[in-house]
Amino acid sequence: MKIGMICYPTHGGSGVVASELGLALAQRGHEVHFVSYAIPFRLREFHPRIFVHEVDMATYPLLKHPPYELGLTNKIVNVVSEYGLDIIHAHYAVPHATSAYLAKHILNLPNLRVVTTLHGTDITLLGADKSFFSVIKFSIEQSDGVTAVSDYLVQRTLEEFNIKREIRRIYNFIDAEKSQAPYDGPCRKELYATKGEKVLMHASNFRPVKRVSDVVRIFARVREQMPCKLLLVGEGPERLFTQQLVKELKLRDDVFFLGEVDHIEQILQCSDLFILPSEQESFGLAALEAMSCGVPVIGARIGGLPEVVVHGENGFLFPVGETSEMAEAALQLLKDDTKLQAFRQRARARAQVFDVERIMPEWEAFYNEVLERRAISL
Ligand code: GMT
Repeated sequence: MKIGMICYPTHGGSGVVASELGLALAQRGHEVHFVSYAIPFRLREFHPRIFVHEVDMATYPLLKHPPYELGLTNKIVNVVSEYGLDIIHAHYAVPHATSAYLAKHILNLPNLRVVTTLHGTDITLLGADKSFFSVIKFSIEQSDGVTAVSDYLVQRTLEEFNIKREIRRIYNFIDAEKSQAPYDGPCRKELYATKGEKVLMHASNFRPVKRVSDVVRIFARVREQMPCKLLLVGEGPERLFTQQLVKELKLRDDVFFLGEVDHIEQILQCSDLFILPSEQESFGLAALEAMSCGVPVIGARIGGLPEVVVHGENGFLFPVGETSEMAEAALQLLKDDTKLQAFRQRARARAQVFDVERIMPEWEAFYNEVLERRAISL
């Protein structure tokens, strides 16, 4: 198959999922063309059968807000014409699914299939905004195949947009073998936890929805009872505010801001506990990546996260904002090495359910189904 992947190139979850899916498809012999405004960070290394096409953006004094979606549409049209793609796979509804629809109609190629994957905030945050509602609903209804990353997100999309068509749940995946391989890189726990302290970690895009200040408050409570360190990975609008909070709570010596990291598994391998107290999480890829490295998760019982983390088995989930309960659960694990080890093992085992080898057949079957529907309508 020849597949076009339309995604954001940044460290956000949807870009990671699109990149890993593209890599796994290429590994299985398919040709994958990425279209984005920059090279997605997981695709910086050369791979035969992976091609990256950057969107050209014209600037012109009249265009106060250059229309990215039109530049994207134009690029998709060019790539499909040049390489004869079978499928355009749009990750994130806004504006990718809409640009894919438009490209298909500009090309006048009814057999070109548009697949849209919903990731979360495109539905839960943008979808709730009236200024996008009709466009998102239209783009979902007009796609030839639609997937969402959890049962929760399938249900929420059907209800919120009053959608009657099928939305297939295909879970995000990890490469368990890769994340569990013995690690011999430069990240050493001793770099941060010099006296053998436990290490807590959080990784996100530091948007308000992630509630990074809750992470710091949880850490502060744990720190009151045992020496430990906190590693914060990522960048985003809440970073400055978080730094200020760390200063106010006098935690500067115990909290490390690591910024964006390309190989998150290297940091995870140094960590004992992953904290994800988000307001909303349609899946929680960061939690799955942590579990795959044997790091249990303490988080919020919201969205699709309970489909990944099993409360009391490989982590603990509490209502959003319950930082004291989250801190108590963290202490329970960190103070009891036998329990922590058991949670670590079960986290790894749970992550296997989402292994690339299990999920990729679902993707290939879905693509084939969408292509077969084309054959039927011919
Ligand atoms: O919230 C983020 O981290 C970014 C966002 C994205 O689309 O890049 O993440 C969403 O998609 C991820 C991949 O499918 C999911 O794992 C995240 O749970 C989801 N984020 C939210 O729902 C807030």
